[in-house]
Amino acid sequence: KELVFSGVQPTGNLHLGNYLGALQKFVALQESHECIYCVVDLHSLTATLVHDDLAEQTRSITAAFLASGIDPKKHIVFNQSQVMQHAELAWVFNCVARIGWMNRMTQFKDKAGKDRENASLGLLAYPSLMAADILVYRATHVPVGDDQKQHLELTRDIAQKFNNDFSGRIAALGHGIDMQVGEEKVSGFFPLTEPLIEGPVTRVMSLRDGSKKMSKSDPSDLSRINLTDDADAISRKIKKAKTDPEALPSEVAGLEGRPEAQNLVGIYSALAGVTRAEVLADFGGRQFSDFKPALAELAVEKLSPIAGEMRRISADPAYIDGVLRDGAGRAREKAEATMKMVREIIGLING
Ligand code: AQP
Repeated sequence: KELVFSGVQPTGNLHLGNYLGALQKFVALQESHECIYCVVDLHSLTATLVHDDLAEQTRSITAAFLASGIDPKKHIVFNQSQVMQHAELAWVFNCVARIGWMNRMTQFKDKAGKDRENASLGLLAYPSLMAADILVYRATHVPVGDDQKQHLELTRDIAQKFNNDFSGRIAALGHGIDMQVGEEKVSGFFPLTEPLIEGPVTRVMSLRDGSKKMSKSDPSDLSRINLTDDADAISRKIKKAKTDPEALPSEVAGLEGRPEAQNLVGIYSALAGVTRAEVLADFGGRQFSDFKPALAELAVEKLSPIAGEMRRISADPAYIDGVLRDGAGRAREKAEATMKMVREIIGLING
């Protein structure tokens, strides 16, 4: 059975990249799948251990989930630290995964910088906790931005190694599930999770530099559109967005080698729910001075209602805490069912 899981860290204001790379997909998948969406607060400790506003940030991301249209009654919305089975499985995965696998992760290399010896062990083990988040529900599909692709590949490697290392016990206990690996039908305990990365923009780039991803940690606020920005701020940032001097091409192939144009056309197409070819059919041959106001108007139309709804929901923290508590209760039941089997497979005594 297909099950969707994804998480977002409570590390700052969500931006358009998070919305198009993650939230918009989360909302769409609710129609076709059972979904579990998580605010991964334990992950955020890997960046900065001491947060003055971790609880507030966690509520703000939850409000963004709900304001975007995620239904916490039909699906599950919760924060990671309330379901300790994530941390328990992550420990098991720390013993399955190899240090070399973690050392190769580009996110670790970027975030640890030059002084790797001084990076936290948590930052190195981040992908192991991410694999546990997904596999503690034996989720089959994970909607993410393109930046998370390498971590999803590692999740598959961890699942595969666990399945291989314990294949005899998994079969003897009857805990295996059948799955398709390429041409082959195999049995294993953890599914080999598929990332869902497709769409017109899989990586939204900075508005100031088409070669860098839009990011919460970019020091320039002009580089990103925050979900909480008002109409003025959105229009100003799009007006100031870096572009080249050429007119827009009439065909998608003409975007090649023009990262800023590619980014803005991709954003337009994802927000409007049309293909990039359709955007260029309308705007091909026109200057950015024509295209930017249309993009700003569209962004305001799509994002302003979310910002308004976020403000409304955020005014009631007790309601948000109730949603998280209820979601955590339902998530815990599922996660514990997996962990009971994992403990049996490994040979730990279940309490
Ligand atoms: N620029 C982006 N384009 C598309 N998708 C993106 N995501 C993040 N940035 C982009 C996706 O958003 C989801 C949540 O990501 P996260 O909570 O792990 O946050 P992050 O990736 O740490 O976000 P930032 O803004 O990039 O933070 P910093 O600055 O700390 O690195 C994920 O699905 C991610 O792919």
